[in-house]
Amino acid sequence: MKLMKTIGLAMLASAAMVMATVSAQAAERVLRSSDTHPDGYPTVEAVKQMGKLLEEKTNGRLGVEVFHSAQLGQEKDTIEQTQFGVIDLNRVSLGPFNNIIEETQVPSLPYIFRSVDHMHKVMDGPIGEEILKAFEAHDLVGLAFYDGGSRSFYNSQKPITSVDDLKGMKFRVMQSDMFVDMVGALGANATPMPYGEVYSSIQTGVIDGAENNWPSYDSSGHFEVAKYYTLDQHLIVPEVLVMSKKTWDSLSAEDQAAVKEAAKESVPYMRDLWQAQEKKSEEKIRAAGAEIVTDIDKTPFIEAMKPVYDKYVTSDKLKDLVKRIQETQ
Ligand code: GTR
Repeated sequence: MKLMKTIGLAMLASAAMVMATVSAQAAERVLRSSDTHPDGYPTVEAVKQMGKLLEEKTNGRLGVEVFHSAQLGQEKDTIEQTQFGVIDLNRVSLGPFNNIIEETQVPSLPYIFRSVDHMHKVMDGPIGEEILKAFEAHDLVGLAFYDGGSRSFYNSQKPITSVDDLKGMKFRVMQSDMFVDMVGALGANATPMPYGEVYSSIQTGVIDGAENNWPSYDSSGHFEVAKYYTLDQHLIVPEVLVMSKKTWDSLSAEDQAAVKEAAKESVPYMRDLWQAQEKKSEEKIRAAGAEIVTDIDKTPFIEAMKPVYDKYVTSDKLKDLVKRIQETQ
């Protein structure tokens, strides 16, 4: 009887090893990763790819299962669960970290990056590494940055062609005090709320609109209820993949290195998917009849952001980060 059991287990183990290359569920230890986006979205696919690479690098010791579509909760809650070690990995925008990790405010500042290329130069270099390190004091390990394109305002009421048009309107922002002030500086009112509540809040008129990039505006369906999109591109906020420090501490040094490598190697994969998705989403949204304002003078928007910089960039550490980002060519 005992022998039968042992043979059975051995067979199961070898079956698991064969499966390991095919499916994350077959890895000896499957790390749970959260994402608010639906299956197929570039961030979800990038973390799946990271998991595949991790399985290869660890010979099946570690794999990743992505719980997409906010199955594990909205971003603010999943961040807490990741800090507690209930969730192993989390792919989130830097925005919801702003109130917790001061350094994440800097790449989340409106108009801090001149372009996506500028953002890549900064986040792929020593400044990016410094910001990733800052997560450790908060029970998290920063692994890699992904793309989040640029975010612009959309609403259900009217085309916005100037800062003046925003006056008195109500926009949802991510749960970050800095974004509340950013919208306030433009003369509009901000309501911080979880992503999952935005669609119905626009539909019922609780808010006039929100702000996001093309792929999120598309996959969330927000374009169906808020068809005026103005490309003011006030934010180029990177997204980040983090690991729970508890999970990290449970891994051998070799497996920790494999996690870091797999995460970094998933970045170019993500960027390719992202570029393709931005185009696809833009085409779909235009075809659906959304009204896109592209011809917009950004200077008054940029100038209006000065109070946000004055309020948030106060410590020497943040001032220095801002200066070095602005100096990065
Ligand atoms: C998306 C981002 C998500 C989430 C969302 C939001 O662009 O990828 O992580 O932050 O925006 O606005 O809440």
